Amino acid sequence: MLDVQDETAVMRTAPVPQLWTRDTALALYHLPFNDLLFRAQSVHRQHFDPNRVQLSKLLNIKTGGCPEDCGYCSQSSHHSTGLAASKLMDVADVVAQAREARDGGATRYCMGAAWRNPKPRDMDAIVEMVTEVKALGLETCMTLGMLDRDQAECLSEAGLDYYNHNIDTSEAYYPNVVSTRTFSDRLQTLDHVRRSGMKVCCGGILGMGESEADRVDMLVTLANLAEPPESVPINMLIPIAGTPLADSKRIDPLAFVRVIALARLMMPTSFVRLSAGRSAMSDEMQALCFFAGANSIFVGDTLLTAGNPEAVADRDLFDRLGLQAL
Ligand code: SAM
Ligand code: DTB
Ligand code: SF4
Repeated sequence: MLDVQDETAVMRTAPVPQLWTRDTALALYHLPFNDLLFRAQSVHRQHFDPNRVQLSKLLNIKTGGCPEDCGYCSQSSHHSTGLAASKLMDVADVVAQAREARDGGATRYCMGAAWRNPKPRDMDAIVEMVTEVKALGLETCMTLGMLDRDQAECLSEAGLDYYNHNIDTSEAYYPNVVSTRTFSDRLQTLDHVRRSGMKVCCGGILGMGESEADRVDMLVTLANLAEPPESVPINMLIPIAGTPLADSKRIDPLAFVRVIALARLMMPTSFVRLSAGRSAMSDEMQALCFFAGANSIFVGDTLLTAGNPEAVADRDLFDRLGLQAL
C-alpha cells in the first residue's frame, strides 16, 4: 500500500496514458514547420540534454543469404545484389571489433544477423557474444530476426540490453515491402522482447514509396504500444541496386525532419535515432533532425553492409553544432 507521499510521487512520474490516433498525429505533422520544430525541441529539452547525442556502432555478425524478401535489403537471398553470404562470425572477432568501437567512443554495440530467426544451434555463440561485449562495459543490442518466447528469455538472461526489431512502415503498406512475414509476426516478437524484460528498439524506414499517412500510422503503432520503444530508429532508405525498392522516389528532406519531430512529440522519453541514410543527408538536414529531437546515431563508416559518414565527418559536424557524445 502506498502512503500519500509515495502516491503523489508516482502520479508525478507516471507517464500520462495517451492513445494516439492518425488524425491527432497528422494534425501535428501538418503544423507549420517552425511550430512543429519549436514544439518538438521544447519537449526534447524537458527530457534530454539537447546538446548530447548517443553513439551506437553496428556490426554484421552474419552477412547475406537471408530467406526473408524485405524489398529494401541487400542481404535477402531473393534479390541479386552481388553481396557474398558469410557464416556467423567467431566470438573472438566480434569482441575485438567491439573493443575498437568502445575505444572510438561508442557506448552501445549493435550486432545484426541476416536471419529470419536464430536457430537453436546458434544460441550458445550469441549468448557468449552478449556476455563478452557487455564485459567491455558496452551496452548491447542485437537484431537477429524473429524470436520465440524462449529465445527472448534466453537473451534477456544473458544480459542483452536492447533488441532491435523494426516494424519498418504502416500495417497497410507492409505487404508492399515484405511478403515472407506479416506485420503481426513483427508485433509478436516485440511482445516477447518486452515481456522478457529487454529494452525495445523499434522504428522504420522512410522513402519506400509510402504515403504521409503510412509514416504517421507507423509512429501511431509505436507510440500506442503498451510501453513505447526506448529506442526508435528512423532510417532513410539507402537504395540498393538489385532490390525491388531501389528506384523508390527519394523522400523530401523536410518531410523526413517532420517525421523525426513527430516521433519526438509522440514518444517524448525515447531515444530517436537518426539511422541509415546519413551519407545522403546534408549537414544542414542532419542539424535540423537534431533540432527536431533526434538524439542517437550510428557511428563508423559501415552500417551493416552500406556506407555511413566517416568518423572525421561526424566529429566535424558535432564540433560545428556544439554537440557532444552522451
Ligand atoms: N534480419 C533482422 C531483421 O530484419 O529483423 C535484422 C537486420 S535488418 C538489416 C535491420 C533493419 O535495418 C531493418 O529492419 C531496416 O529497418 C533497416 N534497413 C535494412 N536495409 C536498409 C536500407 N537499405 N535502407 C535503410 N534501412 C535499412
Ligand atoms: C536500424 O533501424 N537500422 C540499422 C539497425 N537498425 C540494425 C541497420 C541499417 C542498415 C542499413 C543498410 C545496410 O547497412 O545494409
Ligand atoms: Fe533478412 Fe533482416 Fe534483410 Fe529482411 S532486413 S532480408 S530479415 S536481413
